[in-house]
Amino acid sequence: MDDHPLLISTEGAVRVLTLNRPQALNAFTTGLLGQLRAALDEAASDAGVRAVLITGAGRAFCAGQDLSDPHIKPEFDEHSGAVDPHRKPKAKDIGNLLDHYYIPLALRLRSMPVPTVCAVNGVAAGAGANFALGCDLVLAGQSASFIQAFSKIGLVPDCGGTWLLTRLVGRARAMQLALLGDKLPAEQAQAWGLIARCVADADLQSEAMATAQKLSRMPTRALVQTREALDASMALEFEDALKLEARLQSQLGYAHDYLEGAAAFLTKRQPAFKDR
Ligand code: LHQ
Repeated sequence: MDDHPLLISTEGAVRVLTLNRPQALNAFTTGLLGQLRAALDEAASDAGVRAVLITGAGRAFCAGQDLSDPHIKPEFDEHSGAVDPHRKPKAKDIGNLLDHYYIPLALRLRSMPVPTVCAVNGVAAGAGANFALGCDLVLAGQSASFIQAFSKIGLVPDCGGTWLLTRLVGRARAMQLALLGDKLPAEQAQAWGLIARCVADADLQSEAMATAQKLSRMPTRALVQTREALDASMALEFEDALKLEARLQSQLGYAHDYLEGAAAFLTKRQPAFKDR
């Protein structure tokens, strides 16, 4: 029974979301997915929130879709575990689950008006891995790992995996991860550029919180537009990227935070950023 599949707390201007189904390695149910999206919506509309930190309770970050969820659980003989090859299984369109839960969640995460940090505290598999990789900065504990578990159950990477993996580690490594579905330890994930940092397990939560707190004191709008420009750049010609940078810079140049940042630098004081 999931009383509180998502824990929500706030530390200063950082909203902390903790996946909380440790008995199932925080696997996503429709209940958890719905609460996660609502919590991100709420953080997005709360002017007091200037960064979001996402982590998991227990020994895992998230094992991806809960495969026992009645919305997608396929038909098979519960006793023998066998799938009857002679019976056409009753179709459950798992694409529906993506349309209604994963796509809105991944888009919500990627369009947050504040920076997002993920503290990967243990294994991150399937959609759990790709949800983590969709955050702006990903830190992982040394014992954490990333598994593109999809191929092992006859699926393709989802929750943005195809887009994220190729961009983060290139096609050769993306293919290795996605085809073989092997566990990639956090240290190697950092060496490959899949995540920003691998830290000692004991330091993960404090390091991730310090990172989120630091981001929360920075010029939020510039950080978010940096994310947008970096993502857009992948599909742009060099000259178009230059033009996009100029357009964003032009807008930001009129905003409070640029004036504040420049004035603080020139007068040798700490800036107090406030745009969102
Ligand atoms: C789980 C799960 C799980 C339920 C561990 N579900 N119970 C797919 C389909 C449809 C639409 C949308 O998109 C997707 C996207 C996806 O995410 S597909 C990929 C789904 N995830 C997986 O295939 C990963 C399945 N899990 C594993 O391979 C292992 O559990 C990993 C490698 C993550 C961890 O292994 P261990 O550390 O050895 O733990 P464990 O396997 O013993 O799991 C502990 C418990 O958690 C166990 O329950 P039990 O009652 O026996 O203690 C597992 O059944 C449960 N659990 N993952 N996805």
